[in-house]
Amino acid sequence: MLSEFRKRKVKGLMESMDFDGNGVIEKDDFEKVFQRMAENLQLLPGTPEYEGMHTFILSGWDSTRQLADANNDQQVTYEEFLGAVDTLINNREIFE
Ligand SMILES: [Ca+2]
Ligand SMILES: [Ca+2]
Repeated sequence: MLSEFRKRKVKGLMESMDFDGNGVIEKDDFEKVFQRMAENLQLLPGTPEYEGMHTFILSGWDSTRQLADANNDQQVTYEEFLGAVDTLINNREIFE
């Protein structure tokens, strides 16, 4: 089990990924992060840079979903996120 300290860290991490603040991480959050990034970098839709960045950001969502979306409803809740981190840390301890 994760310590309270780690749980707080995980909550902070999750909140930073939950771009629209609706309490779950979903594809939309990654899309919004991408939109913000594309604006900041002045990437134009249709350019290789824009498409490349989009693919890159969405692959982040794919990894997160595969790792953490236990019930496969395309939303990662805090509990699911916590479970995924717990699993990762436990796995790491097995391999070390
Ligand atoms: Ca969200
Ligand atoms: Ca879920």
